Amino acid sequence: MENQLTAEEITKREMEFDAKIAKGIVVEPKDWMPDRYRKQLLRMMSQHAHSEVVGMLPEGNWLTRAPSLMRKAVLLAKIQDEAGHGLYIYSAAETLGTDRAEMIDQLLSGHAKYSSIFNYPTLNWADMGAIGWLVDGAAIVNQTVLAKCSYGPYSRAMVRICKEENFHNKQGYQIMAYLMKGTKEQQEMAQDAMNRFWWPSLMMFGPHDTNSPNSGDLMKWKVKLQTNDDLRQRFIDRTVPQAEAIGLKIPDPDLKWNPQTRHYDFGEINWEEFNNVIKGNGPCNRLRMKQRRDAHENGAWVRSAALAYAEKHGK
Ligand code: BYC
Repeated sequence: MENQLTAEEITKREMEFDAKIAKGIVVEPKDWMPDRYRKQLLRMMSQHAHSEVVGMLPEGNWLTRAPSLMRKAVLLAKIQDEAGHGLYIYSAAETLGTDRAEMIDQLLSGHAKYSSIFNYPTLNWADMGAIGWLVDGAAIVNQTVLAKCSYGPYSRAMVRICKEENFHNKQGYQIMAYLMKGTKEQQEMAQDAMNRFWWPSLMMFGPHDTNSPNSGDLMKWKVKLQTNDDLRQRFIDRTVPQAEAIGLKIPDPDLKWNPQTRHYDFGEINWEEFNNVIKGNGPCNRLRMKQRRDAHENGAWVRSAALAYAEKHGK
């Protein structure tokens, strides 16, 4: 699209686009947009969609071992919701002109990222509580802001997703609270899950603002309305009192309420670990990709059946 325009015309359109964003006007798929805006959005939205889909795997690991029928039904519903979130976001990303099959190819060939958090193993039942409470809790903090972002299809997808994530968050917290009222072994299980998931949950917000190459563009175009560090702080501030209320300890010796800033101070994230995980060397990266590739191959017959049905019925 841009290569049909002269450099002068592009500059003029970019200025008009920036003015539109500054006024808070929402961008819709058929509106003109700078190539870089389209690329940044596609990168972020496809990663987000992949995260929802890969995110089903660590929880799927506990479906057959949930401790009761009720817990199993709730977990199943949550995992199905995550699949739905992936589909909404893939659909929203397709409005930017890239086919879903192409996005999925990028994931399966290892060229696209998904959230670092899903490369950690789920070792005990309390991990289902920690994921719902901490991981979905972090996602809500991030996504509530994305629901006001400048791209219409993404922001609208976020509104519904956030409602469902709130349910996920509460069910996770309820699992943790229940375990904390239980036996010593149950309490230890909950604390163990907390110890393993706390730091990786903080990593979900991405690198420090000073090391975040994409934030400049994304903030300028109001895709991101708050920075990685601001959102991380907001998550910590709201989660620490919740942990204290049920007797869980945050595994951070530097965590302390700061009456001056009215925020919690906290210790430094292990960025070496974060970088290793996003480069593909986390504890479960290879397993997750294998599971996704197998699921994709095993689902080939469903895709061809759906296609044959659509062709037969003219859809
Ligand atoms: N993991 O410039 P930066 C869920 C990458 S799932 C992996 O700050 P940006 C759920 C980043 O992509 C919800 N990679 O990037 C599902 C970039 O690499 P590239 C998941 C990360 O985009 C099932 C590089 O590091 N939520 O809720 O400005 C069960 C530099 O970073 C991560 C979303 O996807 C990471 N944590 O900011 C339960 C939210 N962090 O692309 C729950 C949407 C950074 O240049 N995404 N990287 O190669 C975002 O808000 C932003 O993309 C991020 C990163 C805050 C994640």
